[in-house]
Amino acid sequence: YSDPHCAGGRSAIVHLFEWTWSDIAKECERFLGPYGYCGVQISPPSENKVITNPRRPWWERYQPVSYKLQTRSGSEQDLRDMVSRCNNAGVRIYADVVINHMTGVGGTGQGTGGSSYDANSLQFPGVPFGPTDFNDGSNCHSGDMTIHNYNNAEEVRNCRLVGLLDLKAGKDYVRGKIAEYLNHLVDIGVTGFRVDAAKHMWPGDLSAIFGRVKDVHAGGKPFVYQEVIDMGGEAIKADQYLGTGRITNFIFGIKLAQVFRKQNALKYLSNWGSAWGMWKSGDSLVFIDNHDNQRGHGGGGGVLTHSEPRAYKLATAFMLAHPYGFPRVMSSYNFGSSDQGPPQNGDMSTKSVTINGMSCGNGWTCEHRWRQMYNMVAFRNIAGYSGLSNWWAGSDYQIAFSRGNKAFIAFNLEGYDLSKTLNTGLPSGSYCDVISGNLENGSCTGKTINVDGSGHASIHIGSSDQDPMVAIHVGAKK
Ligand code: ARE
Ligand code: CA
Repeated sequence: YSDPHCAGGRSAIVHLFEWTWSDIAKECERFLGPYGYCGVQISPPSENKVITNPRRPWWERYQPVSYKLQTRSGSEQDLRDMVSRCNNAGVRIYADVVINHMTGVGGTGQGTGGSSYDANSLQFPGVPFGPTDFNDGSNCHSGDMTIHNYNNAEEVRNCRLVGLLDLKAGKDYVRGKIAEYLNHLVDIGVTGFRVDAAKHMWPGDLSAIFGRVKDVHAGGKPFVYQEVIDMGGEAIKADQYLGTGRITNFIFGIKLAQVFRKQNALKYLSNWGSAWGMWKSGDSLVFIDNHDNQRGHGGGGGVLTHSEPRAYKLATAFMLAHPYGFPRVMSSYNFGSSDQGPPQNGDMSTKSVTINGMSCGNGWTCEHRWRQMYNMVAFRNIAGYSGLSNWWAGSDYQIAFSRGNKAFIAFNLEGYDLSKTLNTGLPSGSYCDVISGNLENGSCTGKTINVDGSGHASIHIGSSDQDPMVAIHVGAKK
């Protein structure tokens, strides 16, 4: 379950948070395919509760009403069209699946697909699920049925996460309905799943469910990465979930935020990986921020986001340059309040993503289209399986390293310039720095770096450069 099944040497995915299926289809064809992204994490495709107060928040999508594929991102037909167009462009689709719970307790109404629900009497006829399909006082003993004590594994898994009606995934019928939903997505051509709130499900239930899920079109088990927030010190450990795929590594973004905010020396990254209390590379899905912690939800604040672009680009470049983990790039929209949903039209439908040159309009941030990001995705693809070599630390906040003889990156976060001859490990030649520019028509639009016959190059990074790093690789050689 830990193989993302990327096409042809691709090695990073992007979360197109709240994008519509038709915009994602276009983005696969015009950008993600050509620029080498492996895949897209899409927002939950299952029918959800319509929340009007606050006005259509992003988090309504984490309150399923049924497994019908109809949301504000589009219909089942739109989803099918997107999946096939993205696959044709060499870009995989990974669905965010909310299978731990249904809506919050209380209230009745209709979901985004027109299915009715009654969250007072626990009726979800669109599946259908009824009262006996949910955990109750027989196995949740928190008093009010909600989770309070994260030191009690039973409570975390059998009680209600922020009041969300908790499915009894130990029951064969419930497992069957969830597996049917996942298989429907596999049939459509989806390649994998982000499992929302996996920490709140029993590992045994997850393995029973995934045991019923078919192989994906790309061949083999779906790619599964489970949302388990484990910063240490709680009852539930991420490594309990490794039997059914990777886990989301929340330590990664917190630690890199400290380093790139200069609260911890950059040179200590020499042993970045398990030595930092993190899981094995092949077990980790890594990211700088996610849709929760970029707006103060989901615990573990203090991460870098697009609102601190200089440090964010440095941290993302480090993530993409370093071989540790399988990386996910975040792609956001601008927001004022932490509840605010995606850019909306007057009728509450999602605004389309407009494209102006390389950037996006209508309130969409499109970090994945920033030159420093997409060029580092290409850097990672080119580096492939090459290990880390030529590690150099000139001071606390100056480092450089190579990925075999394929790629080289250097950072200078000191308050003074870096001017040094370093071993890049690359074949001799003239390379374009892909941070400050591109290779276009045989010349560099940014800095040029000349590597001599022994692999050495003179590296200059001014302390006040817009992005105090340089990166070169064999795919951008003059
Ligand atoms: C909303 C309202 C609530 C209301 C509820 C039910 O905000 O006030 O009670 O509805 O009516 C998202 C939002 C929630 C939202 C929910 C449903 O963040 O605010 O609730 O959607 O609409 C824990 C979980 C982790 C979870 C985070 C948020 O372990 O799985 O909380 N993350 C996922 C998603 C979220 C999503 C959900 C789960 C629910 O990524 O986007 O919620 O589907 C420590 C612990 C962590 C804990 C963290 C925060 O760090 O170690 O385990 O994370 O604190 O409590
Ligand atoms: Ca649960």
